[in-house]
Amino acid sequence: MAKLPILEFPDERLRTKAVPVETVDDEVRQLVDDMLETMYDARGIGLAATQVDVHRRVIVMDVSDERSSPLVLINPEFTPIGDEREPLQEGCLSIPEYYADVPRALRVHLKALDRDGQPYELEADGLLAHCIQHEHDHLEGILFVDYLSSLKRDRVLKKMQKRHKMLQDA
Ligand code: GNR
Ligand code: NI
Repeated sequence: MAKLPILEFPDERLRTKAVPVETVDDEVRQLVDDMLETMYDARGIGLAATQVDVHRRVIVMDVSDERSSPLVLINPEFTPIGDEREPLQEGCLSIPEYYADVPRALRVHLKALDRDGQPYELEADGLLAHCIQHEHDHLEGILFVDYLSSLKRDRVLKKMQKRHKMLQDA
């Protein structure tokens, strides 16, 4: 296993649209395992391959308090159940130390392949539903700050530029 570097906003590579995985082979499983290690190390509840500069439709997640329930989503597709939406405070490993309320579908139906390439389906609500939508957005090149006002997004951009300058100077 290996920890992978995470791209940070406003890196243009985060805007790449990911392509479907054709076969879940050992190479894909290696990517999944590296992404899980990276996500746990960074203390995130989800990670999309886009964030580690691999532009394939692969997501890992773990919303459990014990950090003991890894979920693997390959070629995920979701549909909202009903039209109830709910704001929830989101963060992103590609936008460290910034949090904002994002309204999303409260419940979703998910179809995906697991680490063995087996199809599965599940229904999610609350945090898991938000996380599925947040990660799916990454595969489309969308970040949660895209849903904020341009004023707020501009503030995030300045904050990130300051952070990158600081990290560079250190
Ligand atoms: O760690 C994360 N927390 C989070 C909180 C609310 C909604 C979505 C997320 S995902 C985020 C990790 C991440 O950046 N995944 O892409
Ligand atoms: Ni994210």
